[in-house]
Amino acid sequence: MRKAVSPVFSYVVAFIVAIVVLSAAIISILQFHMLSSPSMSNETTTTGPSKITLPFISSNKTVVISLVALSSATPFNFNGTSFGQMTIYVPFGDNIEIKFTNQESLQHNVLLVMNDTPTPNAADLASDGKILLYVGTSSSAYTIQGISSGQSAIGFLNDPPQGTYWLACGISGHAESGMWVNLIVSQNVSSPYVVG
Ligand SMILES: [Cu+2]
Repeated sequence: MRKAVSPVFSYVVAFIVAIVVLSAAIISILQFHMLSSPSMSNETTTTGPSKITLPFISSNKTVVISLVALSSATPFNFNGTSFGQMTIYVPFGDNIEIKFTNQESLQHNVLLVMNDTPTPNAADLASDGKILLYVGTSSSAYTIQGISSGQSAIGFLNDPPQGTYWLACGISGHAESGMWVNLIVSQNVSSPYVVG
């Protein structure tokens, strides 16, 4: 003959099981909400490209732009960036001084090109716009000649017109391989800065 289980004992066991199951469900729901809470992503407003102020010499109204072809990145970089990742903003009316250092093993130069295509598409940058400045090279040799590893060069341009430009290496194929930076001259820019 089977031993009868007390109904009170059955109710107590059922009640305890219900409490345990309910607690587990509540804990998992709370954990899910903590992990997927939108308040966490709303706090990340400081990420993304940083905006850095550029040096400005007020006595001669000159924005100083320092570019380095780093040996630690792709051979076709300026300051470790490629393919227009960096954009420089210059107020209209300011002059531009470009300081270029080559740490890379290949020869490189810097041209300021008033571009009429969004990205360099030709081996010769003169096909994609108007070259206004040659740094570390000359107007006749820029497709083949730059400065060697460890060398520096400086270029200066008075009051460039408003527009969109590249700072790009003029040696054949280097800009197409990513060696270019965007530069914008505009009356809407109040002080010089770089993003990227
Ligand atoms: Cu180059």
